[in-house]
Amino acid sequence: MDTTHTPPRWTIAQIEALFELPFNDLMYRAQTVHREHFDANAVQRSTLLSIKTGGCPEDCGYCPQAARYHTGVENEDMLSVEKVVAAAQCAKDNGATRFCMGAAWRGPKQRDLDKVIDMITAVRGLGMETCATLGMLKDGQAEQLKQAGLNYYNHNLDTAPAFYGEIITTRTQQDRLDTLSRVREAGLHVCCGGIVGMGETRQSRAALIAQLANMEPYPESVPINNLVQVEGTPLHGTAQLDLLEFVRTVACARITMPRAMVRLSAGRQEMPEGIQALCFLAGANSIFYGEKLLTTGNPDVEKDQALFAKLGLKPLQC
Ligand code: SAM
Ligand code: DTB
Ligand code: SF4
Repeated sequence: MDTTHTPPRWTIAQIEALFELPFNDLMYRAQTVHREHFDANAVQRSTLLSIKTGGCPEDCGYCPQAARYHTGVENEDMLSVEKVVAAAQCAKDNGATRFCMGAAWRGPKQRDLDKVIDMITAVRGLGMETCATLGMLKDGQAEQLKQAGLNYYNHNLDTAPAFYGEIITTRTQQDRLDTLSRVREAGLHVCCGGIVGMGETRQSRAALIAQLANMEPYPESVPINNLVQVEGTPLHGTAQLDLLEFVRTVACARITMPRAMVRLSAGRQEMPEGIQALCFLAGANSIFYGEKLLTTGNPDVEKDQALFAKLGLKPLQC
């Protein structure tokens, strides 16, 4: 993928104007952009695995893995390389092309990173693409991951700058941008998106999309998560986002980041198939695939295979 182009700059007002379009017009624009750059009937599948669950010191208000919230998620040891490879093989057998390893850390210590590097090497050995989401990276850590053969690093902006402080206080958005720069400079592909349905305004959703679209270059992969509300987290009980507004968010991501893989991410289990179909029409061309995200549920493989068959979707090999 060409990552050297300079994306057009999008103002928040321009993206708000996209959000305001009549739904059919927005879908038409998103689908038109999508067809200019991708096969409209192909969707890439990534499988997630939590390689280190729970006990996280951060205070992200949405997250069941933060030690300070009582969500029933226990602080577990890091998985063995053997367990990770077995899960990756299973994901590959089911048709996933990318394997994403997530850890509930503020950031990895060197001994953690050494073990993750063994996992990356082993999963690459299966012929899969790899992604890792390990929290903030210090100087030199992204280079080590690149050296090990990692393809993507996921680190989300999560929400608009103006709303960010309502959700997380233990790290700033600038911390996140610094990690993203390290990832980019190390030559890794950037996977960066956010969460909606956290009580933010439409303007905040537009501001998040603007921030992503104005990165130079914008991320190769953009996960759009709908908040999965977990009991015990501060955001449990937030008013649910109208799912058509979620579809609009996907469409705005597609229009403003035409070459990115836009991933319909967390929250899919709670979405009727019709809404998922609208997300694909709006330009989503990637999903998390497999019955679990990190700690919460995702549709069963059989259900997704049936949905693909029903919609005439084929797997995308990238
Ligand atoms: N600890 C690392 C970090 O925060 O960078 C990596 C794992 S963290 C769980 C990865 C991302 O998952 C978060 O940035 C957030 O966007 C998403 N996420 C976590 N909990 C979620 C939830 N309940 N609903 C939707 N997305 C969620
Ligand atoms: C992303 O944007 N969404 C994924 C992945 N990147 C790591 C994580 C979703 C987590 C949902 C809550 C859970 O399962 O714990
Ligand atoms: Fe920790 Fe990541 Fe969850 Fe935040 S999102 S509490 S950093 S695991």
